[in-house]
Amino acid sequence: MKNILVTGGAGFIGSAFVRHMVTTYPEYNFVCYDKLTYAGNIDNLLPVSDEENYRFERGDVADRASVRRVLQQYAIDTIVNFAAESHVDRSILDPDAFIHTDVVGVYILLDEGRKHGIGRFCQVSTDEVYGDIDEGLSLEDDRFLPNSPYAASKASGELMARAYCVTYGMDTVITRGSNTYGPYQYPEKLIPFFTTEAIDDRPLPLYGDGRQIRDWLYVDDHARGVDRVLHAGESGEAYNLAGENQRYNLEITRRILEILGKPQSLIRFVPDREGHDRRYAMSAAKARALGWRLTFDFEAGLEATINWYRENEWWWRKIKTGDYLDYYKHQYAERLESAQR
Ligand code: NAD
Ligand code: TDX
Repeated sequence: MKNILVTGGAGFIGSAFVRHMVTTYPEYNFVCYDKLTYAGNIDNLLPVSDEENYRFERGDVADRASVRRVLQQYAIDTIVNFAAESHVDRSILDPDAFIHTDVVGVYILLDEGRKHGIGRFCQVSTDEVYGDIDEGLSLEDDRFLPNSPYAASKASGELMARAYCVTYGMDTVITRGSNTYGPYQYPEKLIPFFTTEAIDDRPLPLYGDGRQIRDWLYVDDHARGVDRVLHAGESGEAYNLAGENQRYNLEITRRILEILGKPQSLIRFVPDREGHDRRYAMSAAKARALGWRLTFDFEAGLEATINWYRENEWWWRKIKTGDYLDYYKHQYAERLESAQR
């Protein structure tokens, strides 16, 4: 491994991975390839922008000619694919971009990667491919039952990676991370959305009864998990990167308000997300066997995250304008009108 292409590296988790890898492995070269969609943000990469082993290229993973050029220009031998449309609610409003990036984009990367003769291909995936589970923990060999267009698009991307491994002998590995939180997360996802809204004393639209369960993973632990699987994962295998920290959405919302010193009366119970999965939970045993360890406790991670948003308004205030406000209105205006306290 020497020349690593990190696709989607300007997003939330991809940028944490780039920041971690560029400083941890000065002997490798990194090229971040990102389309800079609404969720991509070059500010996320400021901490490494002057590093000698880091370059940025703007481009679409589904653009074959552009992918080919970058693979050749930088003699890429490894691809780590974070690029995705990643927000479930947006996939419900319009799945199109999800098929483009999470399905076609993965195929183009695999296909151009194979023709270029790359070594390892790491596809970053999600616990959502397993769908809703009532009890117990999802294991890597469990069947896929994706429920949202987002989850189905991620499952499709994984299946294509598997096929390229079996059919063409490509060296692929897959990571399935659980709900990730931390600094630099686009403020449409639960924790940064509610944190930034609460800072401004605005209502927090909790879907349904707020009793859905997610398993929360700190972003730096997620990044280190991808590093571990990239270096030590067995070809053709998938690894759950589970936070092993299940929480109700309502519990998290209450804690955000407590930490910020804001009233619980900001909570609004709004009409539920369509097809909303009640619970995700995975076993991390297989990734642990590779030597991956969680280093962040949820309570400390949540406080650090909330403090980061408190201290970095320069980062999120400019995001919460323009198209963001159109999305907010579309997603929440009617819901909030029929809200219950
Ligand atoms: P994000 O939305 O913050 O970032 C996605 C990045 O991909 C952005 O920089 C965007 O510009 C880029 N991108 C989108 N379409 C592209 C295209 N066609 N070509 C090139 N770049 C493109 O997402 P995230 O939360 O950082 O998630 C990263 C990966 O991890 C995704 O694959 C996601 O499915 C997966 N994942 C996320 C979570 C989570 O809780 N956020 C959990 C598990 C897995
Ligand atoms: O306004 C909201 N109100 C609310 O109740 C939002 C944005 C979310 N929620 C609920 C829905 C979920 O049960 O909070 C929970 C978390 O929601 P999201 O932050 O949208 O995440 P989720 O749908 O669980 O998906 C996330 O985890 C898996 C990421 O967005 C995916 O990219 C990842 O694959």
